[in-house]
Amino acid sequence: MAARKPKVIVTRKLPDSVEVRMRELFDTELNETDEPMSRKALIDAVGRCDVLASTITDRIDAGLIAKAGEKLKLIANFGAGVDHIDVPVANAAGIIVTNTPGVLTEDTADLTMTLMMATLRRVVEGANMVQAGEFTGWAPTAMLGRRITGKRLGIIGMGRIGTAVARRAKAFGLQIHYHNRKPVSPRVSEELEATYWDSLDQMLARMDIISVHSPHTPATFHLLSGRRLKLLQPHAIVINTARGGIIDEPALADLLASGAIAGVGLDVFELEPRINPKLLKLPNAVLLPHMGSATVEARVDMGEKVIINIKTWMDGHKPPDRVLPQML
Ligand code: 8YV
Repeated sequence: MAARKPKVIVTRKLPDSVEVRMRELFDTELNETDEPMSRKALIDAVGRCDVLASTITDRIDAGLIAKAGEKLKLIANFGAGVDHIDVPVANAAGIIVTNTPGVLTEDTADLTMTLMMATLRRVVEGANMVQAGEFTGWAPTAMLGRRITGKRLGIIGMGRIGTAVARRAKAFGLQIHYHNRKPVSPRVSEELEATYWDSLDQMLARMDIISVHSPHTPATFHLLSGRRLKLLQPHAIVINTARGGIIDEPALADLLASGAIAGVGLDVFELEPRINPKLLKLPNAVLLPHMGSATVEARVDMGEKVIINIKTWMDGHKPPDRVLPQML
């Protein structure tokens, strides 16, 4: 007799091809409405599934894990970041957590460069002006932004995405600086002609552009605190495609509003989808709706990774993308 297919509950709408394949392989329950699951719905789900295929819009904390049934053995997250999941508590309860690293690196790095250029060159302001019918002709001093080439870029977190951003930025003529738990390999450092800063404070005070790429963990919560943000020079801009909680958003908004920094390009927010109202009013804030990995290709590849993680676990092996507490 064929082995029982695991009950997999998928919390959000995934690309069609991914859902079709999941239905073939598992006893899959899909979210037809694509509404983020309520707490009540999540409690019901963890009480009766073997695998929860989650996303960032599910808060999987200790309280929810305490409600999990005996069957729940795997949380296969659709996404690389797992700051919405209490991984140590899940692991202690015998539940494996997996994510989808690697397949969204290039797209997130592309969006980071988009934000950098849009912020420095006032792209959104310019486009809005044209669409509002306010373009009255070229002028020597109209819509002046800042040159990209030659600027100093300080990358916080030199993992996969930080390194992919550095490669692109080097091609744009930016000088690469970074702060990381440890220096990158000599090969990568040479390739990027990158300068390592052990002291984040010292790096912040000397950069033209700061771009955030570290994971969001208790150790990186408000890493860019109000005190640290005040170290930035008035012409500096801050880009964040990682997680909102790494930056003290109210402090950032205040500094931007007062002219203490020149611009921000943000794809993520501290209390997403809520955004600090001050930011919404500032022309030098380029704000996007968390779309770093929003390409058809990335989302299909992320789905493929979720499937591989579930299938490997179902076949009695260790899923390839396990997230372990010591990795956080
Ligand atoms: C994902 C992301 O789309 O993978 C991540 O960590 O931030 C996004 O690009 C999102 O997390 C989906 O759950």
